[in-house]
Amino acid sequence: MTVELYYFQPLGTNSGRVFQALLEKGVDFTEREISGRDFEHLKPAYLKVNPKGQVPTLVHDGVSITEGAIANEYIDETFEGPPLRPADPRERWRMRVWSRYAENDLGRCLMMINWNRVVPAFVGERSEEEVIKVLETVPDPDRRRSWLAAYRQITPPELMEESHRRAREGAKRVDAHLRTHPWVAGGSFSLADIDLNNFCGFMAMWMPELVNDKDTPAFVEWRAKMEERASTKAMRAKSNFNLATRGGAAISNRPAGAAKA
Ligand SMILES: N[C@@H](CCC(=O)N[C@@H](CS)C(=O)NCC(=O)O)C(=O)O
Repeated sequence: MTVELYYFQPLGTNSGRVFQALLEKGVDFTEREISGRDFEHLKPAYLKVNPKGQVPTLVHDGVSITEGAIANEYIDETFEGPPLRPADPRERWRMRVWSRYAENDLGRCLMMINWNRVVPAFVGERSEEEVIKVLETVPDPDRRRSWLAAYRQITPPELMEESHRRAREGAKRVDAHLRTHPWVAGGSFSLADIDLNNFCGFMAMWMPELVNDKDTPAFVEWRAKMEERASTKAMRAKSNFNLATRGGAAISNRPAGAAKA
């Protein structure tokens, strides 16, 4: 049996969630880091692995398993190890609702807010012409549009404001939930904790005005519990990104908007 995981550094969000699920499950896997900075995910060799040109991709005995949320359920179903989905159907429902919220709602807003930092790191010192040429090869039209909008820094201000509003609301919502549930799905650790950790966990460090001991104590306490898990520690040790400093030099020290300078 062979298990490989294609992923981006820094480990977090989409790549981090699958990486962490494999660690929690105790699966022995080969790490295949794809360089986002070199646009390796758009090169023919990787497009054979995942024609959408996205990470992560889990390759199990030669078969590509894509889409992190679904890949994680596959991991839980396929491999031996501690269960990552609650047995109780209602808790399993709650797990899926929160995974979806972490990825598609709150996580997406946070990505929008942080996109300005991410894109300059990806494009590096390349000329505008070179960047546009590469971005035009992004296979998925929606992703292509969103990359180009981010690169040109033309995300409408009202969309940014709405993302900030939802982040404020999200911090309170997560906290209210965790006040009555020790783990996101309820009584036991699950894939939803992995997702909230990877998509929204960094809020405590990057948005202390929203996530802090006074306003969101349950969120802070849950985060501390997550940081204590062996899988989180192992992932942090492998990441080339310092969460506390937002990556510092590992990502980009250039201010937002410097990509085209
Ligand atoms: N729906 C996909 C989304 C994956 C995704 O957006 N991955 C990002 C990295 S975090 C990516 O590959 N970005 C490159 C691109 O879309 O061009 C999943 O769940 O795996």
